[in-house]
Amino acid sequence: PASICLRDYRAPAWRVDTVELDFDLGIDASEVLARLHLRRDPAQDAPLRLDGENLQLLSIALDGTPLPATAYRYDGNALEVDGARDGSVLETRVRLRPAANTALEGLYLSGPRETGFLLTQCEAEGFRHITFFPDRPDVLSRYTVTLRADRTRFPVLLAGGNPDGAGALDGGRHWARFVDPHPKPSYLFAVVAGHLQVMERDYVTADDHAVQLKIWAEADAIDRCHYAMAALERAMRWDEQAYGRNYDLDVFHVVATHDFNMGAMENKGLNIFNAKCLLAAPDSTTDEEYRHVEAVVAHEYFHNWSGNRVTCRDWFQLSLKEGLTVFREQSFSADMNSAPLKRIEDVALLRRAQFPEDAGPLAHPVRPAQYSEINNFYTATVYEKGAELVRMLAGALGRDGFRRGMDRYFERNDGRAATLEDFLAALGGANGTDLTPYLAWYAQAGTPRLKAHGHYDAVRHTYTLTLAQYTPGGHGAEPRVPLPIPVKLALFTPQGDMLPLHLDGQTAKPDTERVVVLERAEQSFVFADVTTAPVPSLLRGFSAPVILECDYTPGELALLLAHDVDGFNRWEAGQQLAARAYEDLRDDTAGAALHAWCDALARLFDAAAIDDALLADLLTPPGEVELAERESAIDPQRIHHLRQALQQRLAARLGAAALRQRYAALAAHTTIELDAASQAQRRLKRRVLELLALLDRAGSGELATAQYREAPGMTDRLAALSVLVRSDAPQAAAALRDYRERHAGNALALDKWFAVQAQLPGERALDRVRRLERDAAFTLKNPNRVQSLLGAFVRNNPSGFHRVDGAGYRLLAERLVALDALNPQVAARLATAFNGWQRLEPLRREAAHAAIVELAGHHGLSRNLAEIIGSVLN
Ligand code: BAL
Ligand code: ZN
Repeated sequence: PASICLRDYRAPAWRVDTVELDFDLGIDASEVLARLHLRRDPAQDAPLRLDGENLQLLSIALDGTPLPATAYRYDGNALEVDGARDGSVLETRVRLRPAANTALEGLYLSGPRETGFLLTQCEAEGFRHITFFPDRPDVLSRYTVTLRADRTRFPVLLAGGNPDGAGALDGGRHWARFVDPHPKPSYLFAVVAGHLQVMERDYVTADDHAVQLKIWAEADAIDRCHYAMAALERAMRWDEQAYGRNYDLDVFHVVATHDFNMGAMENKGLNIFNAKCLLAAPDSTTDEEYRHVEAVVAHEYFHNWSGNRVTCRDWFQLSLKEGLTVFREQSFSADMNSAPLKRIEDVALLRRAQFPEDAGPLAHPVRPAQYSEINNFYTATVYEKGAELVRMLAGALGRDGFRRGMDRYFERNDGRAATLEDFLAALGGANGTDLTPYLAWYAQAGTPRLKAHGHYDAVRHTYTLTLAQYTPGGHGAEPRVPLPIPVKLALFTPQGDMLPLHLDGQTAKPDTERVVVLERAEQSFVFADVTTAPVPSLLRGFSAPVILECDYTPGELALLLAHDVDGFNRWEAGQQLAARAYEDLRDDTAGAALHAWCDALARLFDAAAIDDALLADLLTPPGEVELAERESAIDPQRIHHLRQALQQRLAARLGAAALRQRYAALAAHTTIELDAASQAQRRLKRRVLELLALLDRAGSGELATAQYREAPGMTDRLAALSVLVRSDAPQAAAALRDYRERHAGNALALDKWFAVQAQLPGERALDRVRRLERDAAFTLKNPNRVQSLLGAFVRNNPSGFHRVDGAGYRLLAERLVALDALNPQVAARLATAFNGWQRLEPLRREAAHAAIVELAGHHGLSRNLAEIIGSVLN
């Protein structure tokens, strides 16, 4: 398929200043009448061309006159109309088939046809499935939307904007109108219609605007919206305080659906959420999911400014809204919860999801240069690495400077479709700083390596830190220029104290932590008055998204693990040490790192002075995916076994008796509360039980069974179930049966039942997946269910998926063909599990290659899936 290139960008030849949309809604057929008030760019003479995907055109008129068939051409993708002038009004009527729309893009049905409701998803290019329009984000229009439908079948009618009337119609029908005063791009358009219940709150913004907050869900789910409502209020307040941003409509609607391709969508005034990112209740939601709901609610709300009021000029700028909004959400979540734990979680995600993406054939810059299918670029790179880039900018400007820059960004670009250059110009301009060197970060793919080497001069009492950067080549042929890499650092004495940092020539009172910025390929920084050979703590708080290469000894890492006051770097030292311990096991070498890691953790385990949640994270070595990133010929099953052995060594060092004792102490305080201490206690309890299971399968099986039975909430129940299943305990089958019955009517809880089993380690997983595919509750039509079974299997279960006989690859390829025919977006996302096949060991590599080649040869693949498969094979 043809590529769309950033360098080919042209401003639109035709704009639509206002648009009136009239919907006649029905499950099988809906009709859309669109009236577009057109404005022509006088500098261009291109004909009027509108996007429209497979629309059934019923009528077309220009300036009130029906057009003859000779005056327009429609090829299924674009409508070309003759005779349009500046100021013309184009009117089209089309018919849509919502119930037949399994791609969940455009207007579709969620739930059964008798009781389900209608909704839309437009980002990125769904609006062209609803009506003819210049469906691109730099066309901003004022929308008036009128909905008409049968009142009994569709009692609730919603669209973005402020309500502007509603009433009865003949024949048991009714109507409702919404006017959005804020010009917006078509991707932010949304309507919803059907049977929904509402939860309401009154909210008054900091600038004294009364807003009705309304969360809509189906009757069985409305009681699970309390947490999201409270999270929404917290997010609104936070954005007022942290960024001075207020909400700007009279009503803010949020709707939950079980049928959604993404996590959620920030449509102006009418956010639509995947139920899994909105609904929450103790009996079905884990602590982690609660935090996720809070984060996603905040993320979508924050888009109202970073995305909606200031939108993107084109899809290449996607990270302008996504990276920025992820960063804003991360800051919010850090303020609401534990900041170091949030940072650990985010960096772990970056390493698990983004680093592998950036190291393989799907690597792309945060601002890609080209794409064939934009839906394939809602990636960890655009989102998570994009957020890291904003974090570096925020760090470079400092708290007040960043706020000044953001104020200017919002002021200068309000109501505009902006670019990353606009963003950097506002941030830099408001602070008298040139931030354009950071543009290189947006243009180059690949995770940079930062080499650090320290030299202590015991005579001069100087410490010279030499930093060098390089990015391994391979994927993405763009030229490599040095990137600005901010390195936050501290120096520790061998006793674990921080040294004052006298950077050569600097006269101000020295701090014990500071940031140096590597701007060239290599630079040295000389610290004076260093009285002892120090241990550097580098990239504190993960100050840049790079891979650090530093020749620490195991003892130095153990020192940082014991003493670093930066919670993130303390964890990081533990991760580095664990990875080295893993290599000790793998290479059957001396084991200094293995001993240092186990000893350091044993000391922390016995000390009372550490937060339970941080301890749980410290006791967890890097995951299998991260460990695989360090290998050249990946054998996922061997990695699994080695990681298990590593954890077993740790468990043995801690001792079964100590683990049992700690478990009992934690279990004695079991609660259902969501405060930080209770969450931390559950996190550690789970970790301790997992470690115990490696030493004492029978004993841990009994504890897990009791925990499963008596759990007051989902966090404890699912943790226990997972331990039983993963350790192959004899009690696992009964617990799984019980869970299945207990949660039969709860789709989100049932998703976890599928996911736990899909992650059964090793060869057995494939048969289990096949069996679960035959379960009455499994369907390829529901994205959450697909993710919970197939997604969990191919993405979160490397030792199960990567069978040496290639059966896992063949299963994925077969399912992708079936899934692609229903929902290309979901198929393409699942297909990214093939990323990295080139780095597998030869047998698996060959088997994966054969499965991918066969898939690529399949006729009629969607553009979405074809692009991913094509890239993966490159
Ligand atoms: N804009 C797509 C969903 C999200 O990132 O909020
Ligand atoms: Zn977003």
